[in-house]
Amino acid sequence: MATYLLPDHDACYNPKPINGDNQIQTEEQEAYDQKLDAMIATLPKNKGWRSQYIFRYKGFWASREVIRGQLLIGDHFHPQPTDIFLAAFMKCGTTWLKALMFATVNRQRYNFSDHPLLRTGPQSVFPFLDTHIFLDHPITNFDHLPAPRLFATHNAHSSLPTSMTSPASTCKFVYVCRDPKDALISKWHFMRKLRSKELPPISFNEAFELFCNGVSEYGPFWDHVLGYWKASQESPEKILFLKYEDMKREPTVELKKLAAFMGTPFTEEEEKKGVVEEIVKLCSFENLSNLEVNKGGGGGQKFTAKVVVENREFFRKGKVGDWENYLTEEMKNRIDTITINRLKDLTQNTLLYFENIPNNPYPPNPPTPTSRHPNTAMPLPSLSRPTLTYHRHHLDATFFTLHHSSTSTNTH
Ligand code: PAP
Repeated sequence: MATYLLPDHDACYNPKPINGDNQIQTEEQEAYDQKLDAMIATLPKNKGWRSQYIFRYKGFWASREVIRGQLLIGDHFHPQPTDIFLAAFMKCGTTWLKALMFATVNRQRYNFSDHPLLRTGPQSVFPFLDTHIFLDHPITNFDHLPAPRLFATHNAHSSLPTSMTSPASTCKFVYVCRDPKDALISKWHFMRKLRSKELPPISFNEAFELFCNGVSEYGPFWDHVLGYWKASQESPEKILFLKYEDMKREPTVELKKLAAFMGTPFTEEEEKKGVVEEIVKLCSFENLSNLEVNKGGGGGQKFTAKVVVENREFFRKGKVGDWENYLTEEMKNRIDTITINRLKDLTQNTLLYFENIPNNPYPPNPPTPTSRHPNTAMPLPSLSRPTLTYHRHHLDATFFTLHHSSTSTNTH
């Protein structure tokens, strides 16, 4: 079992020692557990991917620990107006975004040659709210973190407390989504490693079936994505919606968008000095996955007091389209059909479009690009190069991301 590395830098998250002042007392934990078990006994249950069962709570499937965490977040987490949350369904890019957000927000603080990411890995640089809050001795005070505090969560938008999500809150969210076919493959690989050895393994066919039926931790995948998508449409200044595929294709464009959204836009001088490219390089799959701290044991994400996942488990292939190596034509069509049907719930004008879906009855309209992103006022890439595909993103059809045939910083 890996040692849980404590980052030695002031902007990194440093868990407080067990039995510190900032922890919920044992009696309170017992009260939580009683309340939780009584409530869970009333919930629909199904097969878990890691644990034996998951439960449908407020529309989403979750393990007992995750539901416990949601209750604790609601009761004990105090968001600050400047907080920025990184939200994603499992295996959609949290590790990558953690690195990018931390490196961007703290770029004045650290040299790229001597960066905390190089020593601790992305998992340790900021807290994963869902886990740190439900550890056996929950840590509830994050006041020692400098503003803007950064937190990650896999919880659905509607599973979070209104103190974080209501119109009155000024907290920001960065949401990253990914083609569900790749998220499924990645999740199956990850969860089968975490699955208790006392339980029979989950075959890929079984995982596929469960995923399609929405039954997987934090699922249904589509409802998760749509919750944040709709919220981003209502409050684009508060929720930035990113896609893993766009980030692979044009990381510098997406990073500039991200930096502007977080309130730390790159200056002209920084751009000239190549700071954007430095951060992209530092956080690239190739760089991070080859670091000693992410290759061997020695650091990781502490899920519970008993479960620590080593850093290396968060790096597998880092590619777009690995599903091709796993899904039959029939399986691919089944997921694509679900995606199309779920998109149908939106009007055609808010189409969340995954490329390469054959026979999509809701193809995006032809592009009518403008030069500004509505969230961040970042200029779009030049339109002079050939356009391959495009994604329609916005209600009033004014914003399109164009995909070019050649991009120098493309990493896949
Ligand atoms: P989590 O849900 O457990 O937090 P998350 O980081 O969201 O995991 O997803 C892991 C995926 O991101 C892996 O995808 P794969 O299984 O298809 O390979 C992992 O390889 C990929 N990943 C991790 N770091 C990066 C990175 N820097 N750039 C691109 N992809 C990355």
